Amino acid sequence: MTELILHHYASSPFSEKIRLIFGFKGLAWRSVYIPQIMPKPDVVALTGGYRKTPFLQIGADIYCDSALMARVIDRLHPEPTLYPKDVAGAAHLLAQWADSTLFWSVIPYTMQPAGIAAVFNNAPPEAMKAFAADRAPFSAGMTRQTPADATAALRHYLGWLESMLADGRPHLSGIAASIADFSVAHCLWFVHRAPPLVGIFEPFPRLGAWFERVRAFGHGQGTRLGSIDAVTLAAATSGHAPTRVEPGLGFEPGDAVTVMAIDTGRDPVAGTLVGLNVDEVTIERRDERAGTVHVHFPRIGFQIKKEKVA
Ligand SMILES: N[C@@H](CCC(=O)N[C@@H](CS)C(=O)NCC(=O)O)C(=O)O
Repeated sequence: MTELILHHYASSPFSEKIRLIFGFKGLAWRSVYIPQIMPKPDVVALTGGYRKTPFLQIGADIYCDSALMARVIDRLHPEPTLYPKDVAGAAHLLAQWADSTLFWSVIPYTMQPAGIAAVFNNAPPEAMKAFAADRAPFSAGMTRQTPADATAALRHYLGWLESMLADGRPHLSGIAASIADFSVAHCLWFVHRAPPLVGIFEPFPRLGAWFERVRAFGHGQGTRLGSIDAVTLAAATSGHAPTRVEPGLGFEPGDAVTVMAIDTGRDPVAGTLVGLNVDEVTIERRDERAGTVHVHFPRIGFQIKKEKVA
């Protein structure tokens, strides 16, 4: 069972990263729309509490975080690769920078008043209030850039990216596209959702042409699947992707653990450790509706804690 099921919503930048990767690889996939704000009962049935968007389901295996999802998609569909051999290190570093630093300038830049009106497309004030109330605990503890801080930072960052393209290369890492292109593109895509704010791109024509090239990959062929059907599909699937707990990494197979993102959306997911290496951690959990699911997280950016035995 290798059907790729993306749980996402239209306006989510990290979902756009994965949709563009599907386009780059020419893949068919199933598309499950999930709510933008809590509660998300069908999400939680599958993930055990991880509430971020997107996540990838393959049968009864659930992959959280777009960095891991990209690696899993690349493993299953290696051509064309997201990690060209000669540039893989630099591509990973640039992608990680874009998914964190660039992203957290793009969000406050785009969510200034002129951008909010465009992004929310004149949604009723109650919907905007509910969104703000949902996101406050999601990013609690983070010092958010002001629009002025974010504008200054973004101007710098766009200039850096423009200079990477100065030698005429078509993609950020060189001739071939790489994970770096998709991590940067989803950030710029979010700014494009706010037409009054796109003037910031004007001084950067190479970047503009690059963005159109990446956007032209499209989204592959997505066909809709209901979220309840996705939960039922997990419950009906027997077996999981093989995993193993490697020795020497601080945990034993069968340990009761929680796994939690360390930046935003820090909801711990509890389960039994069934896989661990320096790339990935996997826990098994049982859900009344979804059955026995394996939930996978990247090792980087997540904290694993042993549950205290009473
Ligand atoms: N590191 C995560 C970040 C995901 C993320 O922050 N997604 C945003 C939407 S693009 C989110 O989860 N927002 C809250 C929500 O959708 O509930 C990834 O790469 O997938």
